[in-house]
Amino acid sequence: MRTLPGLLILTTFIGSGLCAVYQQLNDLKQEHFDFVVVGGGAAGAVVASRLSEVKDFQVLLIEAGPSNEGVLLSEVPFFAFDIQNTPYDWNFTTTPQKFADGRVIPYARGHILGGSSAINLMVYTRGSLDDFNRWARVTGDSGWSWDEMFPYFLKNERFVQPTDGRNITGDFDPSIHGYDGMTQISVPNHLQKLFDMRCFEAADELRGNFEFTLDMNNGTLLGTGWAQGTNGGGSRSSSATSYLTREITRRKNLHVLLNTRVTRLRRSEDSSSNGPEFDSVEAFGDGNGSRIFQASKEVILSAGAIGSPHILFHSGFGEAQELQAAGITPLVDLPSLGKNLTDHPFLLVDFMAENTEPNVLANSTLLEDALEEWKNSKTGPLADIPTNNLVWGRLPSDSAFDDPGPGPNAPHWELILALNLGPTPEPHVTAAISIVSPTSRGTLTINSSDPFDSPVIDPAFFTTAVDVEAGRDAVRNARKFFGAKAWEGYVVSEGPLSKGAESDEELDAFIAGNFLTTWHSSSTAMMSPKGADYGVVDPDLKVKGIKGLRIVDASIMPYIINGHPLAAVYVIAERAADMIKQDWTS
Ligand SMILES: Cc1cc2nc3c(=O)[nH]c(=O)nc-3n(C[C@H](O)[C@H](O)[C@H](O)COP(=O)(O)OP(=O)(O)OC[C@H]3O[C@@H](n4cnc5c(N)ncnc54)[C@H](O)[C@@H]3O)c2cc1C
Ligand SMILES: *[C@@H]1O[C@H](CO)[C@@H](O)[C@H](O)[C@H]1NC(C)=O
Ligand SMILES: *[C@@H]1O[C@H](CO)[C@@H](O)[C@H](O)[C@H]1NC(C)=O
Ligand SMILES: *[C@@H]1O[C@H](CO)[C@@H](O)[C@H](O)[C@H]1NC(C)=O
Ligand SMILES: *[C@@H]1O[C@H](CO)[C@@H](O)[C@H](O)[C@H]1NC(C)=O
Ligand SMILES: *[C@@H]1O[C@H](CO)[C@@H](O)[C@H](O)[C@H]1NC(C)=O
Ligand SMILES: *[C@@H]1O[C@H](CO)[C@@H](O)[C@H](O)[C@H]1NC(C)=O
Ligand SMILES: CC(=O)N[C@H]1CO[C@H](CO)[C@@H](O)[C@@H]1O
Repeated sequence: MRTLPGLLILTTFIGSGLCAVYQQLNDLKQEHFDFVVVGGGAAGAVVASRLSEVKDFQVLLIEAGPSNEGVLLSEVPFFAFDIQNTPYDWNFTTTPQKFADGRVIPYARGHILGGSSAINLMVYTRGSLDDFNRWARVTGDSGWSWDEMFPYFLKNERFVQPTDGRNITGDFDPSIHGYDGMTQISVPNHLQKLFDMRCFEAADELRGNFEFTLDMNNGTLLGTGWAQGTNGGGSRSSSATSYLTREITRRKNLHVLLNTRVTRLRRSEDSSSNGPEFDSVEAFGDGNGSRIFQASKEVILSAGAIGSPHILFHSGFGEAQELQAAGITPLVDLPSLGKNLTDHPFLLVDFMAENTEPNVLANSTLLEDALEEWKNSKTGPLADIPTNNLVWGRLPSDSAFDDPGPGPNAPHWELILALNLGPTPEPHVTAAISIVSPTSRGTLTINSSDPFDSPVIDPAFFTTAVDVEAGRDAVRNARKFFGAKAWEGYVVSEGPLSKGAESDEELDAFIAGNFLTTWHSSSTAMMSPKGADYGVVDPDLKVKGIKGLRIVDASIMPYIINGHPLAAVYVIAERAADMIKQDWTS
């Protein structure tokens, strides 16, 4: 993948005048709160922001990473790929992946206020109605259904016009969007005219899987359409920029502690109290100091699908034998913790092209001009997320496999269409494939008793036959798409990495040698019905059998969303905040 030339400074300015935002552990004097929220990522920022709307609640939000303010790599949408392997990324890697013959895959996670919403690719998809209706079915709680969750999409969303000022009638369905929520959503800010136009011509020509869809966020996630992004006014809209604005962090009852890592939860010393069973949070600053913070009402874990189970393992939650093997004393028997890790594998398929738009990231003169334009007016190529057009398709209806997804409105694979995204020499176009209906299940575990050691991340990509078949089907459909007449005089040939891979075996070798992750980890602390003997949290997101502890983040998804998951994380967090408020204000 491309890298930025070295001319960029990481930060434009260091935030100042922040009221209840503490840069270092010892800046915060207070030790007792009503709620302690662990992890200031997508979900954690929502929960802390919403809970602090209740003036009586004292809320502490603890984030391991630094502030998002002035971080240019996070603000500029087109730099989304370039923020990985910086101080804003946890820099994880997977275990050697079996299908990839032992290859290890880099595994980015946001380490910054806003979490992964501050470093992700910003593609906004709600998923399909079938995803949410399956959640309702398998948890026995109709509150998770599409219809009941729909108001939360609107509550989260502030749909805004793109910054190029064009008329976007016909590019989205205005009737299904929210206009006065928190997270800004927009269709592309900058068109790649030659490329975008051909994408839709190819869709019209090919139909079937590629049929144009007016708005892929209407509950049916199928066909070809304009990408919508979590960006507005030409800048990234993360959970930090939207839910933790200066106005919000000025609230006297909200305390945001940065650069502080939570290592463990500790059991309450007073078992007869009405407070949480695990009421203390052990936190380490950037130096070597540690502190204990206490919650009198609830501790809410929002450290993400990797971070939340990691903290729980080190606190003695999990399967006893696994904990003992890592040198940890088991306290709470929770065998499902860390099981069922699910993610979407990612695969770049390149096609050599001619007459493409110039690539700003490959030419430092163009980049400087584009950055100047972005700074002046938030327009131009840098105002855009890395893709303008997406295709969502399904395995053929006569496939030998049962539907791996939640139902007919959900896709099995995605083609993220972009210029010069892949590894081959320029100019080229790329279909970045994501297998969005994975049936492979991995694990998150630990192999040490030191909470500062990385957890062991095994997404077990492509370990089921249907996932591999979906991979082959997606590559064949990428070829079909870029083989359309619409691309004559533009796409020249398939890129050298995949060219000539025709048989199943040849395709499998290409996939195995090249797949990466879409960074959508989920389901490591899955919801299950109340009383079930598997799962980690109940449908109200309370950890089974434990008083005063909830998990609110991507780890609770009983099944991964067959689409990009951030919107789902936002609505999970919005609903969770309502449930918590209800429990403590009625
Ligand atoms: C590179 C990348 C690209 C992506 N692209 C997209 C996309 O285009 N569209 C989309 O919908 N989704 C995308 N995603 C996924 C999406 O961003 C995540 O699903 C979502 O952010 C998960 O939200 P979360 O709250 O569960 O976790 P996160 O947003 O990751 O937040 C977890 C937070 O907890 C903090 N934390 C972790 N451990 C600790 C600890 N011990 N102490 C204190 N704090 C801690 C982290 O630093 C982080 O801020 C992408 C993700 C990545 C990484
Ligand atoms: C991730 O790696 C980069 C590059 O090596 C490094 O600068 C950064 O500090 C690392 N991130 C963290 C959170 O340690
Ligand atoms: C945008 O285009 C639509 C249909 O083409 C038209 O009805 C509408 O008036 C236009 N809006 C503006 C602001 O020009
Ligand atoms: C969404 O829109 C498409 C047309 O673009 C339509 O076929 C589909 O039925 C709609 N889905 C829902 C759930 O309304
Ligand atoms: C994993 O998820 C499945 C449902 O997809 C469930 O039946 C199973 O019990 C889960 N495994 C564990 C260990 O919780
Ligand atoms: C970079 O772009 C500028 C402006 O379009 C052009 O003059 C120059 O030749 C390009 N440089 C390279 C190396 O392509
Ligand atoms: C533990 O896991 C980490 C992360 O996967 C790995 O780097 C390390 O080598 C493992 N250590 C042992 C002792 O297995
Ligand atoms: C960075 C930091 O806080 N370092 C401290 C670690 O602990 C020693 C001894 O207590 C202090 O002297 C350091 O300042």
